[in-house]
Amino acid sequence: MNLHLPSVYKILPDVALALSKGTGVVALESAVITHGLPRPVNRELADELEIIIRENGITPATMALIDGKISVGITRDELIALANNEQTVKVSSRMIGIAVAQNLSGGTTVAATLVAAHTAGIQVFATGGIGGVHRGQAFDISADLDELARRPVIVVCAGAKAILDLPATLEALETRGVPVLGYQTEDFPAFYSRSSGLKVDMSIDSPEQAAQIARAHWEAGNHSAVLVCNPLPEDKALDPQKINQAIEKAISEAETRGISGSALTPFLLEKVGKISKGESLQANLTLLKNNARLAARIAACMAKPHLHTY
Ligand code: PSU
Ligand code: MN
Repeated sequence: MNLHLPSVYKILPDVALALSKGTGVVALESAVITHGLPRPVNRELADELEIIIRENGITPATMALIDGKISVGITRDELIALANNEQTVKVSSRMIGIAVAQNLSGGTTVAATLVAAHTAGIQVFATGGIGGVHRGQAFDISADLDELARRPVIVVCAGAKAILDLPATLEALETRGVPVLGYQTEDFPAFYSRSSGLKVDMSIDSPEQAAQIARAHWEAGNHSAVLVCNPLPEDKALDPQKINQAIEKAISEAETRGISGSALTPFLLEKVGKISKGESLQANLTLLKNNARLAARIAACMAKPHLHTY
């Protein structure tokens, strides 16, 4: 474990303690706070995710860029300031150095969060949905996929965001050597709905199984992430047909307006929210909390506090 982090990093004392004692840490991304959710639910949600993780006996580490420091865990004041700030940058892996050099604050995407989590020695990370290959824009491939290929971290998600080309995204994960596990499901979830019609590599029944598979994956010599897909519960999932109509509308509007690059995902999420009259937002919040809970349970299985009994 590398607790002597490079000077571009800053780590919260309780996160450093949990890492050195091996009691379990879950990393959280912050692009969802700065660019994925509307204010003020973004801050409420960010708070709730940390509370859920703590309730499960695990230390949360919300990752973010704060005044040019890559922050492994942020204070409540920093979290509030980040959530309220409308001028933050969306920090993907390629943007980390640029943000540091300019003393910027911003939300880290799955890609950037993976870089920081791996460097800090955090093995479990919860997010909503990973980025992937955009529909109709086969060249717009999220950097999330390439970081998943080289960061040995368990990533708990509700699949890839439904605004994406899911078959192409699943293929890209296969190419990059990322095992895709389904938590109590055989199906690759479609974020807002429980199934994309595509299959995962294996269905698992328990958090222990996720931990066991990840350990074997890394002990074998792999360096890639392990994706744990956690579908929304039946009663909270949205009707795939209905939500797909909203997504298609949003995509065609993005095309008309010429929206692309890193602005595309936030634009689509917001549009789908408006078209679905908030239904997609509710589902998004529920799945984020659901994933934080499962990630904490997996982190408990990865924790090795017995090494530190006195
Ligand atoms: N999942 C959500 N909301 C989000 C995102 C994921 O529920 O806002 C963010 C994540 O941070 C993810 C990013 O890494 O969108 C992907 O953006 P892009 O497609 O530009 O790589
Ligand atoms: Mn992109």
